[in-house]
Amino acid sequence: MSNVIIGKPLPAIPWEDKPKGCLDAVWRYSGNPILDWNPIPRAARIFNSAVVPCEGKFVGVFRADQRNSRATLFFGRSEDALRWQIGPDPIDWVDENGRPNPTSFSYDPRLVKLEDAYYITWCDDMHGPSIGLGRTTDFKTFLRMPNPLMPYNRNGVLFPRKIGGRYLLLSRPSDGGHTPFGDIYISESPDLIYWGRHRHVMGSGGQGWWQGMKIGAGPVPIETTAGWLLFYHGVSNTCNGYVYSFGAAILDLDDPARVLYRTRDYLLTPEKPYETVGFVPNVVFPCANLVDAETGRIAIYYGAADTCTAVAFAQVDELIDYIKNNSEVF
Ligand code: BMA
Repeated sequence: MSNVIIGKPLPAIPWEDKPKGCLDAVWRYSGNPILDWNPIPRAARIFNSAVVPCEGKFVGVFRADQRNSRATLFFGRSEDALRWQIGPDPIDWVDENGRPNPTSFSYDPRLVKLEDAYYITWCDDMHGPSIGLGRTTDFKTFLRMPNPLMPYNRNGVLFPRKIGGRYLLLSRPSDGGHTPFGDIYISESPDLIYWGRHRHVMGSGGQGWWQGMKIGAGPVPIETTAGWLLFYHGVSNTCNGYVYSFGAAILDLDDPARVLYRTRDYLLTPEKPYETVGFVPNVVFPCANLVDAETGRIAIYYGAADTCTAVAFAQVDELIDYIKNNSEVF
């Protein structure tokens, strides 16, 4: 293999070989969706959710829309990262003094192990949508930290390690509604509290209409010998509303504001019934990936139609070759 993942072996991640005859660099799990309508008593739909390995098993922070349609975050555990025990109640955030620090809505979490703690970023309510940041070491106490960026903003994604001595955060400045624009930016911090040196990373547009209206970072970037592999969603506007697909980019290892390659065509677009029919039709929205550095296997977790949680697979070497050979940087 010429392009490899820099990281630990994790042979227990979900995996299925590519179906015979499939020409795509990303393929779906045959057992999709792994979470369907009304998966737990308090949630009508669980989607756009984040998972990580933890002590030989898996844990996750899940976007669960309750029956009042309000988005909240729930914690869950799994032995195999496919069958999840979630809930029963939303995560209770506290402040530095252990006092309740609730938020009125929370959605689209990402979850990353960074040094000695797990950090959650999500779309938080800061008098309108902005990036939330939380920390836990035991998945029992969840500290809600100061919001890293001003409203309005969504799709906050932390890198899994410091680069050049700084923590790095991708985000997508937006409006307070169903934003009809959006590019990916990067911000730096010495301490996860004070953020600055904001820079543009990549914009919507190009040849691919699937990413013509807006784009947003997806899962936590994967460190590879070719650069940071970042799945991102791209949105096109149609006469029937927005359509969410996803592609991937490769960012420079030492300066991830530099885009080396990005997909001209989508890697996955809504095709299956659970992606095209649901609460919001025609959405695939990746928020997490699990990787095995030994085999180069990647399991991508994505929300489908704002209703279900689904999984897709890719093999890092093949995927990076595909991205390099079908790239467009603009
Ligand atoms: C975005 C976010 C996502 C959602 C998508 C499609 O603005 O709200 O949570 O999946 O719209 O509805």
